[in-house]
Order: sequence, then structure tokens, then C-alpha cells
Amino acid sequence: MATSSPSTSAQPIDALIVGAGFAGMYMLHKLRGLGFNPQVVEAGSGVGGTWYWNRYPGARVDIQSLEYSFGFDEELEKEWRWSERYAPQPELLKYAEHVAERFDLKRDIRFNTRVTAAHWDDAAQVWNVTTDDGAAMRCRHLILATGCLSIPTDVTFPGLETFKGAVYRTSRWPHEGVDFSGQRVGIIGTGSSAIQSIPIIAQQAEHLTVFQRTPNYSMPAHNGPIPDADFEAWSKDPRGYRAASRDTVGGFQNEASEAMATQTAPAEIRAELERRWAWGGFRILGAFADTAVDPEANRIVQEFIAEKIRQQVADPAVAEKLTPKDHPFGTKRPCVDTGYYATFNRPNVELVDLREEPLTGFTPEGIKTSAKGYAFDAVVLATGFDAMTGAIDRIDLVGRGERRIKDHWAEGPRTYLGLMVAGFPNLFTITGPGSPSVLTNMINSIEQHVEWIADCLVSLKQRQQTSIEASEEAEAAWCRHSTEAVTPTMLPQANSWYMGANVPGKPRMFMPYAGGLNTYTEICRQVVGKGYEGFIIRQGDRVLSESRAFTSQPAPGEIPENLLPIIVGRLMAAGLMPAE
Ligand code: N01
Repeated sequence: MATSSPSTSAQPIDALIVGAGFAGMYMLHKLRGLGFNPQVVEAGSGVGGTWYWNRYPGARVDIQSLEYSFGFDEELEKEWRWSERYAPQPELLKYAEHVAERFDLKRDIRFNTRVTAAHWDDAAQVWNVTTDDGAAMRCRHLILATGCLSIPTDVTFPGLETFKGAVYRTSRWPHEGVDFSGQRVGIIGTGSSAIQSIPIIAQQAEHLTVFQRTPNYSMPAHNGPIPDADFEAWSKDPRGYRAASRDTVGGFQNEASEAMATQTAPAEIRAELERRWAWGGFRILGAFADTAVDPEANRIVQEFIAEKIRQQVADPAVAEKLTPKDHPFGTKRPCVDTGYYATFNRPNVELVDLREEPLTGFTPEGIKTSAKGYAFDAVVLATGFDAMTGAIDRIDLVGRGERRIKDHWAEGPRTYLGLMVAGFPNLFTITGPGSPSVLTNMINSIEQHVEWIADCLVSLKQRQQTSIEASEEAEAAWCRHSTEAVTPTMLPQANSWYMGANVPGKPRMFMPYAGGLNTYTEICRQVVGKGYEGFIIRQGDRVLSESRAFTSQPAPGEIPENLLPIIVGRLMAAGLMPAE
């Protein structure tokens, strides 16, 4: 039965990819190489996704650039040399442009076009897709490469429209840049975007006021040129290096230790944390195996970071306000900064703690809190994203039997492997909710998904199968397994965007898969090895293969013995494991 969807009589294209960020670009290249004729639709006027939109001052990657770059092409790898350990946004955008040029991608990308609707036509086994310019397209496979952090939250403030100054969003920064020289600037938010931009804006502006509701943990990047020795070590065997990165929980090399903080002598703990702090970035996350699960171990790292904040911020009262207290370390994505805390020592920078004086709204002159008014020439909103589901559920997606994605996800996003959704045949989500995605080095997660999807499309084509779809049973089993993976950790304890907590009315559910990229990749391999376990494969309306259950088990990870009681206890308390 055809749905009441927009349609056209044109021949369907093999695959329509939505988004020309790193995921969409590689998907396009990969499918072309396999003899498909894919096309891409992109809302922006250029490639690069995240790095196209987020042009705020100080934007840069928080995974080392040697690892945060494509590994699928040896020549590409050899010809590109990053200038810094953590590349800045303009260089990342240049890299995206280079990739597009090198593989002649733009001829198949329709820019300045947003997909607004996609309806599955079961009779024709195609997706009917509508775009915001009113065009209609038909495709066999619809691949959403729409990004996990691409749609800003709708946060607004009473009176914002009356403000006479300029308003900028970090995630929609003007392409021509902004010069804050001589201006009084206010910034709302203290997440990664704010923490990266505050030090730069403070250098330019006459005065900067930072409105903080919740302080975050931030580690120094110690950014700079990539030391020759590091580059040479990497250049000797980039393949091996990448393989090793993919075989980790986070998809990047972070010296994950199996030592337990609660069983390590204080002097050794200090030495280890100091060593990792001096190295910079996320390295401190891997210091001890129990930090993510044991509150006592986590507290040790929290106190270490609090001390580091006190060392960097001259005014003890300001340092205290900047110290996180409401969530364990690592339960929100930690930030990586260059001079963030020291910026509060500048005479032209002021911190307003919105817990003490809540923001009540805007006036024509600036921002009002319960305590007083602040006058500004410009205000920056660094207020975050409708993460993971925002870009997907803004498309009117209607699957088999008129199933709408919004209804299916009413209690939180349900997927099988974060790759497909039951009732939505031939719809793939690259780094979708339910996959490791934002908990990992995104590039490695993107490559793993693109390659899995490409293999799947080849398999369907070779067998003349017209559709693949996750079974309800496998989807339910994957959701359960995802819950089991995150429950022993403290990750669900924070009001994070991982939990959907930053968007009013969004269901609370831990959205990424917390079992690790290495485990997850192995599960995806097993699923294929078992003939696409958990998927229903059809030719027209004839079911060719259906193994509805999901039984693949992750290779038993090396869980330190001392963690087992905590993990088992949490699973039992959550009813995910029978009590003895
Ligand atoms: O957004 P966020 P982000 N009144 O959600 C505050 C990635 N990223 O764009 O916590 C007052 O973290 C909000 O306060 P609270 C990275 O994964 C990576 O900074 O809700 N304040 C918070 O302080 C990151 O985690 C890089 O109390 C309000 C801030 O706005 C993710 O993107 C760089 C408010 C939002 O912080 C998101 O980061 C940048 C209100 N009404 C981003 N509403 C790299 O380094 C919100 N806030 C690669």
C-alpha cells in the first residue's frame, strides 16, 4: 500500500544521503566506489557538517587531529599534515573541502537544500523524499548522515526580541566572523562551545560577562604543533595506529588503565593524575578503571580537578563557582580548553552564577537577572543542541504502516544497533542513537558505520533483495542491552544532553551506546556473520530471510575483578539481572 506521501515518477536513485559532513562525504565516496549512484542533500552551502556550522572563535577538535581524520584512503592520509595537535575549525573545514575536491564529491551534492519529509512506499519499495524547495525525490535507500549535534536547542529568553544589540549563536556563527573589539559582550552557557570561545572573545572585547548555570570539568589541551617525534611514530604505521584506536572503548588511544583509584596509594594517584593532566585533553579519563562506576573513585578525580581550578583562578570565590558539584566527572562530556580558567583572572571578565541570581530575561539594553541588569552590545548564545535525535525527528519520517518516527520515539529513541529502526525499511542512521557515536572519536565511528552500511547494500544488491528492516524483537533486545551497558556506570546521573535533559519535554533516556566502540564493532560483525541477525530481508512483499532475535554477545571484556560487585549490584538493583 502506498502511503499518502509526495511522489514522482522518476526512477529512484540507489541511495539518498542526507548531510555532507564527514559521514555523508565518506558514504557518498564509498557507495560510488561500489558501483552505486548515490546523491547527497545538504542544508548548508558547503561540506563539513559540524565544521561548516560551528565557526565561533576558538572552535577546534577535542580528539587529537592525527586520530580525528579519515583512515579509508592511504594517499589522503599521506598528503595531509595537520598543523596542530588539536586542529582549529578553519583547518578542519579546509580538510573537508580537500576531501570533497580530491574525490570529486560536490557534483553529487545538492547544497542549500533541507530534507523535510520522507515517506516509505511499500508497494514500490522506495522512499519518497521532499525537500524545503518543494522538490520530490525517490530513493531505494535513505541514509541519514545528519549529525548528532547539528540542531541547536530552541532556547529562548523573555524579551530577547527587544534586545537592541547583536545576538549570535555559536553553532550558527556568521561566515564573515565577528569583531568584538570595544564591545561589551555577554555569553550564556559554559559547555564546550563557550569554554573554547570565552578566552578568545575576552581578548577582543572591552568587557565580557559569562552567565553560568552549571560549571563543567575542563582539561587543558596543551595545544601546539604536533611534535615531530609523534608525527614520525604515527607515519611509520598509520594503519596499525588506526586499527589500535578502533580497538578501544572510545575509538582513540588514551592509555586506559586497569588500576583502581580506590586501591592505589595517594602519592601514586597524584603522580598519575599529574602526568595525565600535563599530557592534556581526555588523557585523564583513562587514569583509573573505577572512575566511571565507583563514586569514591570519581570523587578522587573531581577533587584533583577542583584543586587545578583553584590553582588557575586567582579569586577563590570565582574558583569555587567554576567548580562542578552537581555531577560526577565524565558523566557530561568533559571540555578541553586553552586558557579557560585563567581568563577569569582578566580585569575585563566577570562571572555571573545563575544559580545565585537567575536570569529573568532580556531588556533592550541587555540581560536582567534577579539581582540586576547588565548592558551589552552583543550577546552570544552557547546554549547547546537537541542532540542525537534533533535532526532526525525534524524530518517527517513515515515508515511502514504509517508509523511516524516521532511516535515510535515518543519515550526515547529506539533503534537496532543505532543503525536501523523497526518499521523503517532501508533507512539507515550513521552514528544514530543507540550506537557509540558521541562517546567516541566520531571519525572512527563514522567509518565503521559507513562500511557496515555499504557492505549491507552490496549484500542486498547481490541477492536481489529489495529491503532490509530491523525486527521489533531485535530492536527491543538492543535497547535492553544498551540499558545494561550504561546502568553500571554513573553516566545516567547527570542532567546531560546524552540523557536528553537539556531539552524541555524530551524523554530522559541515555541515548548513545556505552558498551565501547570495540565491543560494538564486534557485535556488528557477529550480526552480519549470522546472516544479518535481527533483520527482516524482503524481495518486494516476500520475506526472504528473517531472524528476528538479537543474540550476538559482545566478546567478554576484561572487567577488573574488583569492579564486578559494583556492576552486578547496579544491574540487580535495576532489575536487569536476577537477584541471587
Ligand atoms: O552545548 P552544551 P555546547 N539559561 O549543551 C547552558 C560538542 N562540542 O555547544 O548545563 C542558562 O554542552 C547550559 O547550562 P546547563 C561536545 O560534545 C565539541 O557547549 O544546562 N544557561 C550549558 O552550560 C559538547 O558536549 C567541541 O545548566 C543555559 C550550555 O548552555 C557538545 O558539542 C566543541 C540555558 C550548553 O552547553 C555540546 O556543547 C563544542 C538557559 N536557558 C561542542 N540553556 C569540541 O571541542 C542552556 N544553557 C570538539
